[in-house]
Amino acid sequence: MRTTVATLAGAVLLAGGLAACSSEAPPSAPPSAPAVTPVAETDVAAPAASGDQPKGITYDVARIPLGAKLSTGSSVASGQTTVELEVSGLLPNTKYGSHVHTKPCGAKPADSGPHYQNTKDPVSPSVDPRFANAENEIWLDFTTDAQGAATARATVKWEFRKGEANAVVVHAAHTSTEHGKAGTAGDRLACLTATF
Ligand SMILES: [Cu+2]
Repeated sequence: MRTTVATLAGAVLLAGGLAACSSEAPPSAPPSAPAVTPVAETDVAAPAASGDQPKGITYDVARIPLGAKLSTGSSVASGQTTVELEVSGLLPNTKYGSHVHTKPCGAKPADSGPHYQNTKDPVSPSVDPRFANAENEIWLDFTTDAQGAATARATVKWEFRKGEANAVVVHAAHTSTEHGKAGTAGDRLACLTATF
């Protein structure tokens, strides 16, 4: 009888242990990294002389080599938007800035227009930190690893207005936050057309 009770208790403990294990999230999906839906992914090319532009463009092959890969994705959950940018084939151990811009990429770096803003700054260019900040825009600054790869992620408390966010631009420096320079990040080195 004693043996039976002990065996039963052991079986209950074992079952409880198994149930606890199976309800745990797999270690490959930390809660801080929500899954994003792919929006655009491409290897960058030089701008076309005329006609349709490639989806990913490098304007500076010394700092964003031809064939470097840019991919972006986004997700929306309870009014919050997460945007992710993954890069590879860039310079190793290098700081870059990045943001979501309003227009698709074009032959010229300026073609992607200003940063997408949730609350639009009535003044243009927007360099006022009350509007040009990481809560009102999507900032995806990153520093590459020794292989020239990086992942950046931003989460904001709003959703894109349809049709108004159309590119991710990679800049030459991390983004400034000081008055009069807020939101600026140096030259536009590359651009990925992405319809959010
Ligand atoms: Cu930008």
